[in-house]
Amino acid sequence: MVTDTQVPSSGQRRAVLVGLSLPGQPGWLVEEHLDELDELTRSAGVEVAARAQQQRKTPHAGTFIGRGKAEEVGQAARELGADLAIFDDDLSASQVKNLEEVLDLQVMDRSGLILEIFVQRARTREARTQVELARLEYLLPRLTRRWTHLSRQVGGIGVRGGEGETQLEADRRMLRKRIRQLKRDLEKIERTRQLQRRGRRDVLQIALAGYTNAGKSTLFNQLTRAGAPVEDRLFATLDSKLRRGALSPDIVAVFADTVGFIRKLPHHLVASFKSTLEEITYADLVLHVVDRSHPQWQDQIEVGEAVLKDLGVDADRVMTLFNKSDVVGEVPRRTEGALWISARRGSGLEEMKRAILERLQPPETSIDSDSPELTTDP
Ligand SMILES: Nc1nc2c(ncn2[C@@H]2O[C@H](COP(=O)(O)OP(=O)(O)OP(=O)(O)O)[C@@H](O)[C@H]2O)c(=O)[nH]1
Ligand SMILES: [Mg+2]
Repeated sequence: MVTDTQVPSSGQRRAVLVGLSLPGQPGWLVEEHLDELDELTRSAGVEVAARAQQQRKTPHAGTFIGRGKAEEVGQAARELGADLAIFDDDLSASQVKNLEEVLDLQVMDRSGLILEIFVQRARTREARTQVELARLEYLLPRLTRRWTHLSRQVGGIGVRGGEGETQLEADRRMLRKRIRQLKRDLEKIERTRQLQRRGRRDVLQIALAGYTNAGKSTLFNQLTRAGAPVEDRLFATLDSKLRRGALSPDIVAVFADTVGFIRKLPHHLVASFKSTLEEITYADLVLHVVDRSHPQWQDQIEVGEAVLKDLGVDADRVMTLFNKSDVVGEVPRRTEGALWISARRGSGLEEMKRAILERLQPPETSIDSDSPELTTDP
């Protein structure tokens, strides 16, 4: 729910979504990306009033889209009662400033929107600290007088409009101070996590990773009977949860449910979620959960693989799971290095556990220990 006092009394914010089609980025692809931006926007509790798309050779340096197009979007937005324009690509601080003037609306980019969602969702102290740090670092170069936020969970920092540069400067100073404090807090949290991880050294560590909404928490619940919240919306999980589950009657592992990935994950977020994401980095095996029923599943796999690579996870430590087999009408089986499962129905999970055990404890290879060692004759 949006609780910002600066929100009109009806309480419901409305946005226009804007995408840019550049050479090599055809209109249909931009449209698909706008579908995801649409989902993100609704996940943030904001209504979508309309979409706009422009084709250009390069982004406009000053206003990202052309000035004429911007004026057109601004007018349409106001007619539709929208008070916010959300761009699917990252905007520079000056582009935001210029666009806010031309559009006469609050302007946000994709990263800013994702950060807003994270702010709304963060629950544990660790997640709140990580999110607040990411958000303030993102915000610092972008503060404008028109800046307002969708929710009020950021450490009591309110940036008031219309009070001139001096106020902005004071706000910036306050942000810098808060950022330093948050970094110190995070270091402490990270040390605790490292200690806890050391304590679990002797148990198998299996991390569930993958695109947001792929079904990680659903699978986690099946494996551990944990009752982690499952929702059909983006970024339901922000905190990595750890819980024991059995792989066989006598082999237990610690499973980690983790925050989902998304195309163009803001780098501030990745940086401040470092300690959470390390559950993936240090796992013995990573289960890469893919929503195989999603029209863009192939892109989502690529995003997942790229993030895993950034986290330093080699492909040989990853097992790919094609989830939601029930929607696609598939039976549990292996295909192209992946395993089909349905986390919701619980099908394919026994096969999956067997495959995990095979991977982690390869059957004794039958090398005859009595055979003479190979020697090279002098
Ligand atoms: N049909 C079907 N739906 C599934 C399956 N697994 C998960 N879902 C649904 O997919 C949605 C997302 O599931 P989650 O488990 O919350 O996904 P997640 O990967 O944890 O998502 P985030 O925490 O947002 O990153 C929910 O509506 C689930 O019920 C499945 O095997 N089949
Ligand atoms: Mg989840």
